[in-house]
Amino acid sequence: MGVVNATPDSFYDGGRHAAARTAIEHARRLVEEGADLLDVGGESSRPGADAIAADEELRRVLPVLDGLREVGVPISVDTTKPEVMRAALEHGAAMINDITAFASPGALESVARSEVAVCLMHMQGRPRTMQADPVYADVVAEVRDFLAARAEACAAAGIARERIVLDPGFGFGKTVDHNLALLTRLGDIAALGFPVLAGWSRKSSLGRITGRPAEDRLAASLAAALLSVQHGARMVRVHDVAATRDALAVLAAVESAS
Ligand code: HH2
Repeated sequence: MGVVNATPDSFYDGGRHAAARTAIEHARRLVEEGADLLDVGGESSRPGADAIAADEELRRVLPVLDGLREVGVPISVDTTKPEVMRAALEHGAAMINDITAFASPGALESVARSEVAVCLMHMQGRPRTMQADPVYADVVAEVRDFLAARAEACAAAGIARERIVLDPGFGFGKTVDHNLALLTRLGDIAALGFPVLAGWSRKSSLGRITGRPAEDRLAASLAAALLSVQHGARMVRVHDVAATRDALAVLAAVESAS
């Protein structure tokens, strides 16, 4: 899953693709690099980010969706707002990726009657304050139980199991240790029976581990993507599609040889 941030303030690529035209060009490049799926977002969820109004998010996202109608891969839209979800469906989105796991009133109902896939992500707190002091008694059990409960809520709203993807939400209200515990026990989440998506790309935990700024975290991101897949992720959400594909190709070759 290639990341297309149509935002002025995302933590890594904020402002680079804020204009619809450059976001569309970037998205096309990611498809040429081998992305199987694109995730278009109009609101940053980086730690400390303020929420934006639905009008502004629609203004950022819809022209990008319209420009990607013929891009040849499914488009996911990264949003928490029911009105953005509904508009995204009308503009051709194949997946809604909600970092709050469809917590907003009306969110589940907005997608239930369609055929789109849904990505349910775990987050402790909200972006503005989530990294202040994340606390868990047992991070893996809490994240797994939360995701299981949200998958049940989807089923109760009429969403077929085949449409559901789960994501532990690396970096969303989690310390480095929390993220590492979730990575090494991703299998516990995969055991719920849904495909798991992992998003480590260029995140600050990789900066803490390597001492490098976001622009120098490619190698660390590739390592985290590989390890995520080895531990049970079926999809990885990344900024660097070509490099990630190469890394995953080596893993696939090693696995088929052994
Ligand atoms: N991470 C980000 C945003 N959306 N969605 C899912 N399902 N999983 C993630 O790990 C995830 C996500 C943060 O990355 P990015 O979009 O690059 O930054 P920003 O939120 O600043 O736009």
